[in-house]
Amino acid sequence: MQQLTIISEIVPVLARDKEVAMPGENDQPGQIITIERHILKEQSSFPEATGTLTTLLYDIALAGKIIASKTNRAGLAEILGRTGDTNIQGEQVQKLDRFADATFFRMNDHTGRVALMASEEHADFLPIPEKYPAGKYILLYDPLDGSSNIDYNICLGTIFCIYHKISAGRASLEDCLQKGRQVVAAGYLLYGTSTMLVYSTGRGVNGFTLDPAVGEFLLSHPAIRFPEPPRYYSVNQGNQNYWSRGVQEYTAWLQGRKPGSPNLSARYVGSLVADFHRNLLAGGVFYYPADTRDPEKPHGKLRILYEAIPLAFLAEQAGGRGSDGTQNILDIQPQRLHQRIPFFVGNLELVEQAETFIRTYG
Ligand code: AHM
Ligand code: MG
Repeated sequence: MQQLTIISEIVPVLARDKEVAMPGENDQPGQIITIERHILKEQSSFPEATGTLTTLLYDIALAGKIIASKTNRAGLAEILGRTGDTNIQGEQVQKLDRFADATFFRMNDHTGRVALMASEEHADFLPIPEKYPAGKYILLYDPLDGSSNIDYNICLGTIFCIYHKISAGRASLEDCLQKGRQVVAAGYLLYGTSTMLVYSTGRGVNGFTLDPAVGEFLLSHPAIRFPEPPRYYSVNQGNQNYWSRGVQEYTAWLQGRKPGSPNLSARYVGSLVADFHRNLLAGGVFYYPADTRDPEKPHGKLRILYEAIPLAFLAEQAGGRGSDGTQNILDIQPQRLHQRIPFFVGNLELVEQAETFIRTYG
C-alpha cells in the first residue's frame, strides 16, 4: 500500500508542474499513466495494429529495467572492469556492455515479434535462432552507450530502433540498411539519477521515469519538444584542432564570438544518451563532427544505424533535427552495418546553422 501512495503522490505533481494535459480523451489530469497503458493507448490510434509492436516496446522496457538493475549495482559487483576483448569497432568491451547486449538479445529472440536484430557490439547481424519463430520487425540497438564512462559512475544509455522487415524470405542485411524515414519506433533508456525510457512511434516523444519501488515506468515527460531558447552546446572540445574550418566557425558562433550568436553554455558528458536527453529537455545541440585526429575514422565516431538515425528520429518528433552537416540524417541511405557518420542533433535552428557554416566554410 505504501508503494501505491508513492506513485500517486509523485506522478500528479510531475504532471501538474509541467502544466501539461495527459494524452487521451479519457485521461484525467493527475492520473497515473504507466508505460503499458500509454503504449496501448497509442496502439488504439492505429486501427490496423495487431498489438505486436505494443508488446515489443513492452519487452524493450523490461530489458531496460533488467539492465538498469545491473548498472545501479555496477560499483558493487565484480562486473566492473574490462573483459580484455575488443568489439567490432576496435574499442575495449566492458563486462556491463556484454550483459546489456545479451539481455537485449535474449529478451527479444524468442518472442516471435522480431525477424532480425543487429547490435553495435557484433560484426554481423543477429538472426533469430532456428528454434524460435521469426516475426515482422527489425530491431537495431546500441546496448550500452557511453561505455567509456562505466568505471566512473556516470550516466549510460541503451538506444533502440525498430523497422518493418522489408525483404522477401529470410530477413537479411537489406532489412537493417533502411533509411531513417522508414523507422517505426525508436527510443532510448537512460541510466542516470533515475532510469528513464524515452520513445516515439512517430506521434511525438514521451518520457517515462522508472519508479524503483514498484518497478514500473510512469509517464513523467509527456509530449516533449525542444524548448526555445536553447541553453547548451555539447561537443568534445578536445578535438577542436582536428575539425574542419566550418565546424570551428560554427562553434565560435555557438559560443557568442560571432554576430547573431545564441551564446550558449557548454555541457558534455561523453555519453550520447545523456547529452542528447539534457539538450532535449533544456534546448541545445550535440555534435560529433568528422575530425582528422584518427585517420582511420575520417567520418566521425558515431554510427548511423545505432546512434544517429534513432536520435535524429526522436529529434524530429520533438521539433528538432538530426544532420550529418550537409543533409537530414533521416534521408541518408545507410551503406554498412557499422557505418560512422558526422552527427549534429538538437534544436532545429541550431542544426540548420551548422549546415550553413559547413556549406560556407567546409
Ligand atoms: P560507445 O557507443 O562505444 O559508448 O561510444 C559512443 C560514445 C557516445 O556515447 C559519446 O557521445 C561519444 O562516444 C563520446 O566520445 P568521445 O569520448 O570521443 O568524446
Ligand atoms: Mg555505443
